[in-house]
Amino acid sequence: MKLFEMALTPNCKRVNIFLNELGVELEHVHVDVRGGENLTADFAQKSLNGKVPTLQLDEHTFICESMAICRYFDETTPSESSLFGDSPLERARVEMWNRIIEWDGLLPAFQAFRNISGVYQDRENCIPAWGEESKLRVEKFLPKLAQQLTASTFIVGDKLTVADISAWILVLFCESRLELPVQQQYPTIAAWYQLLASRPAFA
Ligand SMILES: N[C@@H](CCC(=O)N[C@@H](CS)C(=O)NCC(=O)O)C(=O)O
Repeated sequence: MKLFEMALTPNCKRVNIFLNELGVELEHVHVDVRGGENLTADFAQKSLNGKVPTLQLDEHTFICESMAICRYFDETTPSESSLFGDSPLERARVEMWNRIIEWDGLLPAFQAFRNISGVYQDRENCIPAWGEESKLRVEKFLPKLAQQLTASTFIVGDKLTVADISAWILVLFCESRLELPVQQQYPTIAAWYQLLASRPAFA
């Protein structure tokens, strides 16, 4: 089993934190995404979306998409509690929050970075105005996250779930790539962020 990744990219970090929380160890294969290694015909054979992370299970079986990879390990790793939730209601809440964080937070944040910085201009048309608009959309989403963390220690109830991992990556990305001082602006997010940062899996 191998994980094709570029460890510093946000989706790879998201999967690696998930694997750390479960205590899963596997072989990691570096893919030079910035250099375009993921755009080669060889990588296209492995990864349906042509991106990292991509998991290889055996010679012919590959899984891409971060959440698909996390779900695979959630179901195959014995654990007392699932990071996707333990009851029908909890699973629905985790799914709801995780999707909202992905669609209203991570996606616009990535679009903002890609279009403003032009980091992938070798493979897509970068439109700076779309990047600025996407950044505004992330800024509009953050109060919703802050509000939720006023009501509970974690995003869903009183234990860590995959929704926390996705949101933690969002905050890290906003601060490191979009120059948005999220923790300074939102004390409830800062307290939760530091609580997660103290877990070994997030180190
Ligand atoms: N929806 C995918 C997105 C994966 C993704 O965008 N990966 C980035 C790194 S974080 C990548 O491979 N980018 C290279 C490219 O777009 O060419 C997931 O959740 O895994």
